[in-house]
This record gives sequence, structure tokens and C-alpha cells, in this order.
Amino acid sequence: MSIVTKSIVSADAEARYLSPGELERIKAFVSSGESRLRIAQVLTESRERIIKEAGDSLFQRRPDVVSPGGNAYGEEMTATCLRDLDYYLRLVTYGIVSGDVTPIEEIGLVGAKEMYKSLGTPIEAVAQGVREMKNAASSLMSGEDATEAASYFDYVIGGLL
Ligand SMILES: CCC1=C(C)/C(=C/C2=NC(=C\c3[nH]c(/C=C4\NC(=O)[C@H](C)[C@H]4CC)c(C)c3CCC(=O)O)/C(CCC(=O)O)=C2C)NC1=O
Repeated sequence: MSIVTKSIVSADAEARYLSPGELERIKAFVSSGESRLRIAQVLTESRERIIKEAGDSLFQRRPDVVSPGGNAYGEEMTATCLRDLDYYLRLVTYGIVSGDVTPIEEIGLVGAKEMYKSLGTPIEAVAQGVREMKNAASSLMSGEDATEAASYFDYVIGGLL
């Protein structure tokens, strides 16, 4: 839910006008809209490249995960690992478009630690993969846009660790 919908739902629950603070937050949301959409477009258009580069860097740093006995060992498991990176990149674009980390949290972080634990997936390596996506993405945009995008990637990383 965007900040606009959220503010309206909570204001209407009290049958009141939007507060000055709510209007300020909506104003910030609207004025950052163009840059957030630009960033989401870059991430969406370049998703394959970002995931490929991030996967390569991750497996270079963590050869253990793709070695015999590693959680992402073998073609199928490696593909599942890259699919998880794709999931998190997609959720980052949802967050950026809505200017809100709630979709990232609800879809991708609630219960994630327990899930990865039960799968025997080293979660710090998943977080490293997200960090590599952040780096790959930032090389595709201006410094300002990269900083904005980074905050959403960092939110995912923080939620996994
Ligand atoms: C959109 C929200 C969402 C997320 C996040 C998600 C993650 C997710 N990753 C899974 C598996 C997996 N995830 C990985 C990922 C990795 N292993 C590693 O060593 C690497 C560090 C890492 C890649 C960066 C692997 C290898 C599996 C398969 C594990 C197995 O089947 O034993 C599974 C188990 C079911 C399946 O195989 O699909 C889920 C549910 N599913 C979702 O719906």
C-alpha cells in the first residue's frame, strides 16, 4: 500500500482531514516519484544483467556454496539460488515504486530467516548476493539514484542478517 492509501485509510478511520504531517509525507512521495520510477525502470530493464553479475561475484566470493556439499551446488540449485536473487530484486522494485519497504518486508522478509535455516541455506551468503546486486545496480545509474536504490537493498540485507 502506498503512503497515499495508508494516510487516507487512517485519516478516514477517524473521519478527519489529512494532517499537515501526512500531507508533507505525501508531498515528498510525489516529488520523489520521477526519480523512483526511473530507478525502478533501470532495475527492471537490467534485471538479467544485474542478477548474472551479482551471481558471478557471489560465487567468486563464496565458492563454498556452489561446491560439492554447498547449498547451491549443481545446475538446478544454482538456478534456484539465482531465482531467489531475482525475487529480492523484484521486491526492491516494488519498494522503490511505492516509496515504502512494507511490500519487501511482508513478501520477502517475514519468516525468511527460519525458512533459510530449514533449507540449510547460509543466509549471510543470500545477504551477500543482495549486496552484489546493489553494487551491480549502482554502476547503471547516477550517484544520486544509486544512493536512493541502495537504501532499499540495504533494507533487504538488514532484514536477512
Ligand atoms: C518472493 C519471496 C520468496 C522467497 C524469498 C523464496 C525463497 C525460497 N528459496 C528456496 C530455496 C532455495 N534457495 C536457495 C538459495 C541459495 N542457496 C545458496 O547457497 C545461496 C547463498 C542462495 C542464493 C543467493 C537454494 C539453493 C534453494 C534450494 C534449496 C534446496 O532445495 O535444498 C525456497 C524453497 C522452495 C523452493 O525451492 O522454491 C524458497 C521458498 N520463495 C519466495 O516465494
